[in-house]
Amino acid sequence: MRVFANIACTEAPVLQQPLTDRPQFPGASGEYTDQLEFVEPDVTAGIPVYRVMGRNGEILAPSEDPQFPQETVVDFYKNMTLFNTMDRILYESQRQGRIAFYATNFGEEGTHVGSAAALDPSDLVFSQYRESGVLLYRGFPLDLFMAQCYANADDLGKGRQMPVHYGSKELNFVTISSTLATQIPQAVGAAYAVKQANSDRAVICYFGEGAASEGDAHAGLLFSATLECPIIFFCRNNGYAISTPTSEQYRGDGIAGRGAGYGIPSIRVDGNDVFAIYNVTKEARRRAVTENRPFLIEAMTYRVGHHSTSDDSSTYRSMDEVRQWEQRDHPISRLQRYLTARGWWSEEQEEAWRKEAQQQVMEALLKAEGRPKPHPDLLFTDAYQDLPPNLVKQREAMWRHLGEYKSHYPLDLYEE
Ligand SMILES: Cc1ncc(C[n+]2csc(CCOP(=O)(O)OP(=O)(O)O)c2C)c(N)n1
Ligand SMILES: [Mg+2]
Repeated sequence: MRVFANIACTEAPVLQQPLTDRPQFPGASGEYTDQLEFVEPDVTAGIPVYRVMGRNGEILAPSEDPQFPQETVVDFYKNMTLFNTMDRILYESQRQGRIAFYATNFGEEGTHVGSAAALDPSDLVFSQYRESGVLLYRGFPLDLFMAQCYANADDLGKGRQMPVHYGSKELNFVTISSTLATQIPQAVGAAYAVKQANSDRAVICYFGEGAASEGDAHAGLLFSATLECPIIFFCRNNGYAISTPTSEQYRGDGIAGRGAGYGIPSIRVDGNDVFAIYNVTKEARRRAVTENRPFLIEAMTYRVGHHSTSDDSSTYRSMDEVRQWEQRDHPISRLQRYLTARGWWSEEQEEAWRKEAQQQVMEALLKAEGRPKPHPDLLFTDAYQDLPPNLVKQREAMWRHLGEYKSHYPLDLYEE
């Protein structure tokens, strides 16, 4: 009762602004209307797909041609094909039981190389598990890719992660988490820190369109806009989240269609066009840093491989569909056509390079296979400065177990 009485006695607030016939509510702009109309989601439907190159590698709009010299384009091509070769060999190696797991990037090489090339090496990368081409472009050696997948003693993660969960402090590439969208709010926090430090750096955060359905994606996008962070959200829309096609994932206009709702400038781009990817990432980076704002890029592409070695995609999509993308619109063949049309790449160069790439990957793989596994005690390091008593007990139990059942463990393969 007293509460009600207090409210009744409070004076009505005085409006500071003169009353006009415009809505004065905090939190929205716009006019009054007497039209009872719901805003339909198709207001942002049909966001166009920006591209520079046609399917045959021809430049469609000369004004958009980044006009790279021959050596830069050849370098893009070599990165994309070396990456594709590494994928093929590591995939086979998993099939032969030599590593535990693998996820290929077939068909998405252009999104990795084009975006990585547009960044500054000091920019911080947060990625999902299907963007290792970015790390390769940044100079992560094949030996370290192999060390991670083989969980050997050279692995920077000390063999504690499943394959493809790379990370490199030196190359500003934050270690990958399996849990979808974990990296999105983390990346926004990092971008906020970068802004506070006034350091001319940007953060890029990669994720799949499937991960964009996670709550963390919403939280990250919203916070980046309200905190005005220099971050590029790079969504690879490859048509599937494991077996769920995009037609079952959302009802709006893809992921770019969500940007306006968050107040984030957004663009959709042809992910099989490495030049288009380069241009949009370069511009998003420039504006993110100068304007302290987030930008959202939705790169349209197609996951040519299975989701991972734990998946058989023939159970939920036709092989014809896959073949079409592989043969008719692939980022590698598109760039190859561009190069050959200019006389910058010949069949002989192709053959020699394919051989060399294969050899580089195989050498790294065999070297990794020959290295010992990390010392078992490393399981317990790096999380705590002083090991808590429960983990001390677990470590003792591990050694007791290994002592008792040593014939079942290849302990001679582990570092002493
Ligand atoms: C929180 C969480 N839920 C589910 C999974 C299982 N999972 C792993 S990958 C994946 C699909 C992700 O699809 P997308 O983000 O589109 O990436 P893509 O694999 O297509 O590159 C799912 C559901 C997970 N890792 N984490
Ligand atoms: Mg996907």
